[in-house]
Amino acid sequence: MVDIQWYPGHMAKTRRIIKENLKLVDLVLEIVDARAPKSTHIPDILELIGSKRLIVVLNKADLADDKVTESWVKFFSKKGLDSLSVDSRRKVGFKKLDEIVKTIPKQTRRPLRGIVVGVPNVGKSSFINQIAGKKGAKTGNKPGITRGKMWLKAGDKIELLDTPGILWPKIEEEMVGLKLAFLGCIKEELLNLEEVSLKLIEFLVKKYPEALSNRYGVEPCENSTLILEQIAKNRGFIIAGGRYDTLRAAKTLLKEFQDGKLGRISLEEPDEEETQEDWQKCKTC
Ligand SMILES: Nc1nc2c(ncn2[C@@H]2O[C@H](COP(=O)(O)OP(=O)(O)OP(=O)(O)O)[C@@H](O)[C@H]2O)c(=O)[nH]1
Ligand SMILES: [Mg+2]
Repeated sequence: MVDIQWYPGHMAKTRRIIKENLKLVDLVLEIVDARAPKSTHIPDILELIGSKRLIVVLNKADLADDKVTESWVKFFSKKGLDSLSVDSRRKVGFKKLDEIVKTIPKQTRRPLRGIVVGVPNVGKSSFINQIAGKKGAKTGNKPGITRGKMWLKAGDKIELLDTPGILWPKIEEEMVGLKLAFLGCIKEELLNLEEVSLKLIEFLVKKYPEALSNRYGVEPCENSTLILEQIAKNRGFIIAGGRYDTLRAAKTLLKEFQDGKLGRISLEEPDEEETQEDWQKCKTC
């Protein structure tokens, strides 16, 4: 189905950038999407960063279900990991970062240095720009915007290194791949957008049926194809021969979901039974 099997050269290059710059930094900020903090987390992050201090930033919290995000922050705290939830568009939630950063011992008089890592499109550059108070790093609503490394000074307290998004060679768990696709972390060209949108519809019918009916005036049911056709019909997406343009409907649904137009939606909740080891284990590569 959504068989995403790829590993372009620049992904390996980014891992190299991270490894090479680790010796220069005091902390690592891993940006994840608050709507799916597990699926958008780099499975081998701890292996990659060795003994460096990790802070998990649940970004795009404005698009996730608040209660679920809160339970994620508690989950991380129980696992002994620092985390905070933020909205990097409106600079909400950043105070907690100052509190966490204050607990990190400084070795020298220079500002603290952090490296910002994460999968594509989770908001790494937007997060840094908010801290730096300027639009220093280029951002955009598709994966692959940041191409190389870039240091940004944020006041005299901290310097952050922006890095391009990384994924892993093979995404084995179908749901992980799908969530990454729903959230726009995987280049569209690599996806069958209609199949991905049908899976998103399946999820919404189960968990957030009202999001579909409110936005598209469709009756949630088990037939996802029918719902996609109804979305096309209601939006007037018709192609030659009077057939519904389901590809256009799929693209619209995915884009509107990614932009939060269907409301605040979380794709996954923490599994309380999971140990920190499970969390860190490289389940998907
Ligand atoms: N609603 C919302 N949108 C956000 C937030 N942070 C970033 N975005 C949007 O998400 C998209 C991706 O942001 P970027 O900062 O370019 O993401 P990135 O992780 O640097 O992406 P790459 O460099 O391509 O890996 C942009 O359209 C941002 O405006 C947030 O907290 N809330
Ligand atoms: Mg970027």
